[in-house]
Amino acid sequence: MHVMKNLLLLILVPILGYGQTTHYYDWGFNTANQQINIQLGDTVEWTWVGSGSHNLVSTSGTATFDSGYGTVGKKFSYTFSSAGSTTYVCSPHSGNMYGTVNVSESSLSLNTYTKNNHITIYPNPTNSIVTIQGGKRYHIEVYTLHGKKLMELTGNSINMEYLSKATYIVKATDKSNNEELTYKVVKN
Ligand SMILES: [Cu+2]
Repeated sequence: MHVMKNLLLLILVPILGYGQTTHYYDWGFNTANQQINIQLGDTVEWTWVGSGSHNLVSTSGTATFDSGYGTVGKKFSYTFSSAGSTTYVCSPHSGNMYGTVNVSESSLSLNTYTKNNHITIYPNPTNSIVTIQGGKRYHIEVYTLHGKKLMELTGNSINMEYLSKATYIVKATDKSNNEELTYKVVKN
């Protein structure tokens, strides 16, 4: 059982990283009103350029970070796990070193799950495995309500045992039949 659990964790870790992007920006005396637009789950990496000693500290918004001070060549990265905006400054140079990161939810349309599917998924709520009725093989993706993709697989059943207790969106597609099913599944 322990071996199984460890194997699953090894499989889940790379899947959790799927589709995330790192955005690279400079940070120096010329960085006034930096505007960075990213998607949920993305990482921003700043590199210190030019002269002087600077930090990079969040001042308001959804994320909280503090790079500490550094000089040219220092790097600081942060992964944004909540949607919304965060402002930041260099504390001693807040008049000309400041910016905003805007984090938007992924392009997955969260409204599609309200579509009335004739094919059911069961049991729902679930504490481990859910199955899509009919025994067909689908391309299946599991998302959080924020649109972050957690799992991707082929088949008609999903083991959700290792996901936290929450509501998820399950998207099942069968391209050959032009069929797309979307469900809201509660894990408890
Ligand atoms: Cu500075």
